[in-house]
Amino acid sequence: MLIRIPRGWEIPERDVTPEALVFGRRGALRAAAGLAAGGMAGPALAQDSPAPRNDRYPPGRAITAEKDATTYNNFYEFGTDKGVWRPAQKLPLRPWTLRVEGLVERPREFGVEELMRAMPLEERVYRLRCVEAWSMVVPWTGFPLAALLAQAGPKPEARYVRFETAALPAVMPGLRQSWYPWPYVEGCTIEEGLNDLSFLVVGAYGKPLPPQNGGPIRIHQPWKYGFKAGKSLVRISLVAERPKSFWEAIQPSEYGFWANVNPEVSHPRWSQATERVLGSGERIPTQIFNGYGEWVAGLYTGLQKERLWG
Ligand SMILES: Nc1nc2c(c(=O)[nH]1)N[C@H]1C(S)=C(S)[C@@H](COP(=O)(O)O)O[C@H]1N2
Ligand SMILES: [Mo]
Repeated sequence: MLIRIPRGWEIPERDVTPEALVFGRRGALRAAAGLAAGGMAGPALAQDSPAPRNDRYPPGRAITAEKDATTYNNFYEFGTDKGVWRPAQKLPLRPWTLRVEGLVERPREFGVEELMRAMPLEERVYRLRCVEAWSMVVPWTGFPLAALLAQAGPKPEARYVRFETAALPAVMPGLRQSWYPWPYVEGCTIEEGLNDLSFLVVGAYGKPLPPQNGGPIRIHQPWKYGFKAGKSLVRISLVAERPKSFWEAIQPSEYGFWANVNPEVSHPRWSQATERVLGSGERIPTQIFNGYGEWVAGLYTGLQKERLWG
């Protein structure tokens, strides 16, 4: 299979909003105000200094308006329509713990505040390409998954990373749809997880990550379709066997394990050649590996027989 590797993008500085630089006191105040308006106690932010922007992975497009990225979401635990941001406000973001376990030397439970204090927070402007053919560009705050895995110490037998997200029946009406294989599980190989692009996200637009986008902590691997980006994580396990993911369990003919973005491989029910830009509605060509091939194509050499796309 021919893999086209795009050149890294150039982005004029002016296309990147300067607004989201501070993820600290000011962000916390704004967030607390916003959450209070939504009827919830605001989470205390442990981080008092701005998270520096990492410009290594330029997004090549303008940042999506915050309002669009936070009011058009997929989060099936709260319902199947795009307006799940409303019911998602009921998700209690504190206290929140993330367990790192399985084939690791040091299994541990981390409080999310502790992670925000201890991990090297930075801001990255990443694209997200949903398998439904819409896309957005968001300034996320977070830290590389590799930094957390290094703390846990993967054992040599560990081959895959399994992500499990919260299942809280009291606040998640979607869980009553018992034909879905809850909890939402996703996974990747350990090599993919250690790639610097694999990012654990705790903030967006310089504020704590809102529940509808997967607060307080979610994974994002921008070269894969958005469904790989498990929201509101409670458990990361290192395992020997390939995890069976939520969408794969529902419809294996449509959603695979690898799910790398490829415009040339159609979804069985629609083309993946182009994508609708959230907000503007413009249609643009989709890029192989969502444009991140320069950094990830090498992960897949020798795997040409695998169903790497979609
Ligand atoms: N727990 C959970 N995580 C999830 C989903 C979900 O339904 N539940 N949907 C996925 C899909 S299909 C997409 S496209 C992205 C959307 O992320 P966003 O709402 O921040 O844009 O979240 C992913 N993570
Ligand atoms: Mo998606």
